[in-house]
Amino acid sequence: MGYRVVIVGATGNVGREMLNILAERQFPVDELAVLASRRSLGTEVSFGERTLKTLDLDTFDFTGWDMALFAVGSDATKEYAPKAAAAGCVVIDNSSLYRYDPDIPLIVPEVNPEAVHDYAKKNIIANPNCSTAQMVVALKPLHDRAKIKRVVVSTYQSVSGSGKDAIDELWNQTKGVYVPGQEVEPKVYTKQIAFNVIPHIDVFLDDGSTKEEWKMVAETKKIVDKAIKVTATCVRVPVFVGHAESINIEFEDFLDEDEARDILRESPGIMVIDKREDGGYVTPLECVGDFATFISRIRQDSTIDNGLNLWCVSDNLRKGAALNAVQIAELLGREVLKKG
Ligand code: 11C
Repeated sequence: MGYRVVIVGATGNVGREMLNILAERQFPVDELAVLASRRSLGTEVSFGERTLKTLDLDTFDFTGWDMALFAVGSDATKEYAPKAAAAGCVVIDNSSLYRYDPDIPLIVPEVNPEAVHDYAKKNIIANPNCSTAQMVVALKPLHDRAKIKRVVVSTYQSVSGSGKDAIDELWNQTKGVYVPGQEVEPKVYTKQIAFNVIPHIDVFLDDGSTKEEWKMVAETKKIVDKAIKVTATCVRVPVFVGHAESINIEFEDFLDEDEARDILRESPGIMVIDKREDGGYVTPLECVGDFATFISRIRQDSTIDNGLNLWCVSDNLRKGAALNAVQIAELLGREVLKKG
């Protein structure tokens, strides 16, 4: 016996990845409904060998469905997630709408799986921001060993984090640089992204940081430990898929780089590729389509007593979104619904 599963936003980048990952991981699906907004209605999507027609989100009745994986923006989530939750269908939401609600668990299954039992307060579970998800997978096992005091992170985030239009913008702008008359003005981004980097993701806040940077701070505290201080600089780079992060960590206790490497090697969801030689590290191109969070360049930070540096790369559409949502669905099935 399996689950009756709904994908909301099935035609988007993340919705399609959710379908791929459910099929790849052989999630026990009894019945699957793929929903889209009126604009994309009738669009077909693939699920394993099958082709499914999208149904109308506006008129869908969530009664009798076990779980709904939402991959739509905050506005649509606000309208439809409460309806699904009220109908008894557990919502696993990829938007930022509910992440900071104290009554809604924010889960990365490798880090805080126990939080799944809090789902029933609102029948909703939140999925973190992509740049947070991969970072906390790396931080948690190190925190358990040596207690993290402070994290300084700089991100190198791919354009797929901003959706399909951003992927097109990078592609067309890159071509346009070489073809006179076909130059493409920035629309999704504030400046040209092709052959450039932009230190601005999401809106600016009063303190001069951006919302993306704030999310990394608030979400790390909620998922790992509220005592950890985080400061972030989030940067968009001309890469299609895969976010990279340079992470500097200060611990309470000393942690040797070799021990850190061994701990990370043994930790769930992590692949350590850390040879101190040309090419002995992972870049975004190599992480695409993979489930793992890759860690490279693990080394002592000799400028402080208990410091380490590392490089962290993951597929932002997978661990940063669809994979984490499916892992939450697996966790919910295993620990709570127990049907599969
Ligand atoms: C980006 N991290 O790369 C964003 C995308 O809060 O779920 C995901 C935004 C979010 O632009």
